[in-house]
Amino acid sequence: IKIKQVILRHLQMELKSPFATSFGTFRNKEFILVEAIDEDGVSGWGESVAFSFPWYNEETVKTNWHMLEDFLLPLLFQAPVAHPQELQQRFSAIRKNQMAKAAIEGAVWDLFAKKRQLPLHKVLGGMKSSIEVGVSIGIQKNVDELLRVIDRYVQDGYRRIKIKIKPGWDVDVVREVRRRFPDIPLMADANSAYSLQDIDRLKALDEFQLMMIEQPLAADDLVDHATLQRQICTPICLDESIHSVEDVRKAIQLGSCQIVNIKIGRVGGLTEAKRIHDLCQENGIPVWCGGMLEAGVGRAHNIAMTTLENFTMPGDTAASSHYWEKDIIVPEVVVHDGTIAVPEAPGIGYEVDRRQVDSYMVFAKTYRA
Ligand code: OSB
Ligand code: MG
Repeated sequence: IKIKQVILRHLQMELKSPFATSFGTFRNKEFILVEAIDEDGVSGWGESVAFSFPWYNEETVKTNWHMLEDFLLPLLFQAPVAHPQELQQRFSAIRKNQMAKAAIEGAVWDLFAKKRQLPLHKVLGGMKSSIEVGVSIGIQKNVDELLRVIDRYVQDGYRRIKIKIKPGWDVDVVREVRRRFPDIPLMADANSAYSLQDIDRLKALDEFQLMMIEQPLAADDLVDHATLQRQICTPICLDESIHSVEDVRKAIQLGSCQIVNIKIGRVGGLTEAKRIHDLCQENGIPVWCGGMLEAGVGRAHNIAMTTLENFTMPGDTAASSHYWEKDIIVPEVVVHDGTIAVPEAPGIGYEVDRRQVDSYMVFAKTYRA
């Protein structure tokens, strides 16, 4: 593949309803959409999952733009790409900045699959024609409201309900949810809101048969999570702490988790995501696909990745209509009975709707080889 041109677009989309986590509330989603165009005029699409604020990790929309413009695109233009897996090596002189790397790598994966006339999931080695999905529900203004929201998604057929927790919105809330929904697959995500000093509170969650607790402790920690896992029964799932296959190797060795949430952006792209999937599979660790409130392009990449065999637990890839009045892809991602039919069209399998993209665009710039 000879990439001749890359267009970076800064988009801003309004969420249908605010999404509250232990670290802050999202109302809008600002992100970079990457279009990579080859010598035949074929376009591949990628989406950066970095937010406007560095509260989930240290990357932002602006740091991603800087990394892409000043470092990653020049490296991409330096030589043709025979396979998207080469990009990891090519970008290796640049430390971290996984979300920026994943955004451009994702565009090249889409382009690569389109050139081969194959859906991305086939190129990745996926096995499924449909995937099971859950939904992530933000912190609500009170428990009654939370129960109403959960009820709606249970009625819709979502295969797993994830609620966000933080100190003061945890044990009592989960108890109420369990009282009302004794049998639903349920989990809680703390987004690093606790420390080992909260061990009694975290142990108190053991009685509610949660599928897992996601990232209870610090975003960069593996050691304390291992200590915690030895003292609670609920399986720990790591999100923020996992940036690479090396992190997963260490987490497994230490016993820091029993489940891994894979986000393509957080680990630097689909190549690393697949390596993490494979290592987890070898070690009997189930994985699932996390979410970053993605628009359609990011959502499509998540669906393709989730077809890999060891994605045995429902992920956070909810329907487009859960987030947006109008998504940027056609068709939009729809969920029937808690499942998404994996698209069979070449590449990411959905068409990017350029009119919608333009309607959300704040700024765009073209870079040429
Ligand atoms: O921790 O998984 C998370 C959203 C923003 C930042 C971090 C997280 C989340 C979610 C929502 O839980 C996932 C989604 O619906 O895309
Ligand atoms: Mg999480």
